[in-house]
Amino acid sequence: MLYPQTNSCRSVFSLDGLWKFRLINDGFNYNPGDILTSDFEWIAVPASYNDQKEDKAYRRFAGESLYQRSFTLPKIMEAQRLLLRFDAVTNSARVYINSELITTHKGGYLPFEIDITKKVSVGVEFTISVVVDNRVNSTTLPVGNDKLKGAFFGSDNAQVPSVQKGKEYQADINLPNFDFFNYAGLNRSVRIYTTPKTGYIKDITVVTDIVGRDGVISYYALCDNDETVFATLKDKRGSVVATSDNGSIMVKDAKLWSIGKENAYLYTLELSNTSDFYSLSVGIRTIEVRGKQFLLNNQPVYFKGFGKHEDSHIKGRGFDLTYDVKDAGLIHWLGANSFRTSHYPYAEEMYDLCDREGILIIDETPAVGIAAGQANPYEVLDIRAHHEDVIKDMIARDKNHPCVIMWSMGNEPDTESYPREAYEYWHSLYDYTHSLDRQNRPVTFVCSQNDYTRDIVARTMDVVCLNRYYGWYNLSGDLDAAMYALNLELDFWEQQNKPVMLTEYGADTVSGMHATVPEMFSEEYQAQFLLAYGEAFDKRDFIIGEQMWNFADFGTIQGPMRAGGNKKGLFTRERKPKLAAHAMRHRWNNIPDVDYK
Ligand code: E8X
Repeated sequence: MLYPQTNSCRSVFSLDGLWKFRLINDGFNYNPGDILTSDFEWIAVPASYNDQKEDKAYRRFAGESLYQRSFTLPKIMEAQRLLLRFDAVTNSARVYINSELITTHKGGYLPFEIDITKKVSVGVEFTISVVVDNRVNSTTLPVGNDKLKGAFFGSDNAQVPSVQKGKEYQADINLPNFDFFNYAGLNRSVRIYTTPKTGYIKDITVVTDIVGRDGVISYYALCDNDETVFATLKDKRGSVVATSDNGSIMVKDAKLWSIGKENAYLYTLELSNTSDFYSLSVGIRTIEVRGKQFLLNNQPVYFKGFGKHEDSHIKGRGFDLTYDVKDAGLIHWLGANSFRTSHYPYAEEMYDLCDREGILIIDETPAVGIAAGQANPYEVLDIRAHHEDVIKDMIARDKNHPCVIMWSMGNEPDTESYPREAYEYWHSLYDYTHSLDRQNRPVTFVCSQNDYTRDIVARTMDVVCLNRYYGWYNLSGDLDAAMYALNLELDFWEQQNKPVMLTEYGADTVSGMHATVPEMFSEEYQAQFLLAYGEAFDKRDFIIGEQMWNFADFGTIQGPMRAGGNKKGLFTRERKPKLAAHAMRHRWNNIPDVDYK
């Protein structure tokens, strides 16, 4: 799926701004065709709605809400095809133009678009209504718990007096099976963009290779008709390097795309036919997992970084390019080189920035929370088809970014309680993911701390990705015991002959809390915790990277373990460094990006 662009054949109109909004929590009988004249709030787009108002319902409520806005398109757009594109509506959407339902979309973290050429008349005002549903349950990704009778009295919770078990307190709330606030709404940009009416370029796929000192770019362009597509490749300065009309371009003495701002060389590939034009940044690079190494341009990479979140005060999960720029700068400041888009694909602009700045991305689907207590999640959750959809849509969106170097199909599923079923589920998705990516990037999922000898699927992934919390969730506060346990486990992985990376390890840390003898929640404990893990990794050649948890503190649901959110950040939510940020900066600046192991 191509990102909208303005050029000689196409144009983009932003629909971001103030929209009319209301929660549909009072049986309000809405007709999407009517512009609301009363009883609405003005709400900012893009942003989550939850923290924009003081009403507690905005944070607690589970259900539908309505966004509405009217537009008139200029008559000069008459000659073109019109597409309405939502970059992300969380968690699902029904879209109306005037009173006609024009599309529905499930899933909150990937774009969708609708051809509205025949639905609107240029020069005539029309209304777009979006009914957004924030609910998560056993059919959504991320997964939520279906509301059970008596759930609020925690029938499975030992703290509940037996006489209260099974009592009901009915209210609609979300019960996320994941540790980030269920921020909802029009979280990313809304646009109308245009293409020519016929002959438009529908899709482009690019694959690059290196042959000696030269680069080879293969491009596959899909058009509305079968006209030849011409390609022009330009270098950074805008000079033409090569042209082609046969899907293949040879680049003599190619400049490669690699890690770091100075090394992230991008060419511009301009594709055109007699009606349309599209230009794409292309980084020439190869990726391969060979033995126990992860090779970028045939050099072994050592991953330094973290899992992140799209999360900030007031905007919630709302797209904010300023945060992206700030975070990329902090990544460089730390001497880090990579992150995982835990736990959903991020806004496209961030990938574009990482292409330019040479930051590696492990791109993750929203498949988090695939666990069902005692039950078999692969039976009780109805997610398989949707999981395939999000993999397909994520690859369709992100396949051309040089910064995307691995696909993560999901985070911390239960793989130990029903090992066979887990194997069948994840391994068939692994084959499916590989089959969709012409670049054939490595594929993995991220494995929860578990009884690792029972899990039979993590060890079959291209890279084994482990989330580990020795010294935090278990062996709490005892780093010596934690290191003993971690090393026992790493002995096991050493025998699997696979590249392994740590995709989470961390300690909640209250910024400003200090201790001479490091104790949990202090800044000193976090720093020592992370450095102790680092020492263990340095002794093992098969550990190809460390992505600690998390880049910054972030919002979560309320709970006895969360004081104003998850505090495992190297930075606070406002991006102020904790002591550990300085410690990791020192460590990472002394570890080269390639050829470390
Ligand atoms: C945590 C992280 C959470 O924020 C992330 O989304 C997924 C969790 C740890 C699971 N991984 O709680 O900070 C720990 C399993 C316990 C052994």
